[in-house]
Amino acid sequence: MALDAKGARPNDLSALWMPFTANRQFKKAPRLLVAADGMYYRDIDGRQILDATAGLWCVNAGHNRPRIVEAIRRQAGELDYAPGFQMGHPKAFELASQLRDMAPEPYQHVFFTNSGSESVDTALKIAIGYHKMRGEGGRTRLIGREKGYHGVNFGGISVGGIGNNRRFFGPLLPGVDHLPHTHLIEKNRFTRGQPLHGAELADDLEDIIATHGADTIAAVIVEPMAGSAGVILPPKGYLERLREITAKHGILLIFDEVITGFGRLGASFAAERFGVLPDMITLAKGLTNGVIPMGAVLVTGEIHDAFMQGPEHMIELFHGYTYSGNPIASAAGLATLETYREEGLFERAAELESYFEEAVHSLRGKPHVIDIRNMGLVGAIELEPIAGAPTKRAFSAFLKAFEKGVLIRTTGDIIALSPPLIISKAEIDRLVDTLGEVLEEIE
Ligand code: PXG
Repeated sequence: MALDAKGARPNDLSALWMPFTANRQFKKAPRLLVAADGMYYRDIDGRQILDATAGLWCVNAGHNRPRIVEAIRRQAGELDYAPGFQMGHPKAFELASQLRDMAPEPYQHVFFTNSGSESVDTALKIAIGYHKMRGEGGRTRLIGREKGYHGVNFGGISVGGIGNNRRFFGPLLPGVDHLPHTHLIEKNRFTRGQPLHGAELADDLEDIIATHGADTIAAVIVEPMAGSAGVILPPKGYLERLREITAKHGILLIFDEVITGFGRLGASFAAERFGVLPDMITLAKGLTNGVIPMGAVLVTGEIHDAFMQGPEHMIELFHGYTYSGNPIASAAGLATLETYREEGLFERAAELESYFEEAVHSLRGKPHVIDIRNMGLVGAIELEPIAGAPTKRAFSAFLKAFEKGVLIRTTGDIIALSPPLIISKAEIDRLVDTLGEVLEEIE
């Protein structure tokens, strides 16, 4: 059993520059994980830790799933790597077909990447290229949204709207605008599911279009539910309005579903859950259950077909990665989709939603709590920041929860919960009971 694995304690932590981490603080008191199984991690001290974040929003089927482990093992010994340019291997085609079959009807083609960041930059490039192929090369502007997170590559941080992720890195892409965010805490406090207020914020898109002209705009990209910024759900009618306006002006709409894809909101994709179909969907994380890096972009037949012109011996899209459709990632993806299907995990997330909702909203009234939000198996508990020390309170909650054997995620002063979809009711209870204690104990 993987949870019995022993990890050797590294004696030097200095070489590794850790991502999105307070390196100096971490290395003084490291938190090291050495094994995982089902809903639990084991840390280097042998403690069992309840995984309330599915790793980083990616281990949707839980850890150490036999099908996935076996598929990777087998694939590594059979075909470890195959070039993806002007060559192929069967599993990448099979995985693309399965993704097409599970997606709503308009998405007919799949482009593979290795991460959410790459999926986003791929989708932005396809959007600009699409217009160019159709003789509308002037459509190059991109529109994102405040508080949006679209990974860390230059395209993604340009359309993204998280200040710290942008401000150190220069002028970024030119020709980018941002819609206002929809985090209207005063109006929508303690809403269960989609909030009532804020659909009209989509109308700002009309103003941006009026300023620049529709014929300069390639695409709008949003997370249907903003994850990293702290679980911001779309106000009722908001996504519909974005769809209506983009369609009216010939602008492509991209949903970044790196977090919301693969059952997180109780459906295969948020596009299905909200009944709004964009022109492209970016994916990663749950595609391989987080086990092997892989991302994908789903595109409509229309977008794909716009590129399929000119002489047949010519490459149609000058884009791709050494590891696009990597055999081991493809095998992991196939086994992951099989696990989701076999265990009905997306349906399970939908069934558990109301129990999870009751549980997280039971924390209303606990110290520091100023808002609670939820949908599918995502929950957020927003805390009043300590005056003059933003993020500090939520980070103490993170540390305290870890001490008590529960892994949560915090962003700003928001606690985000996104457990694997295999979580039991008893584990939901334990998670919420622990958080209740944490909130009582922190300052
Ligand atoms: N788009 C969205 C919507 C994401 O949430 C990315 C793109 C980038 O994916 P990669 O695979 O390049 O990291 C993400 C990633 C958190 C957290 O706790 C969120 C992400 C990654 C790590 C932590 O909020 N989202």
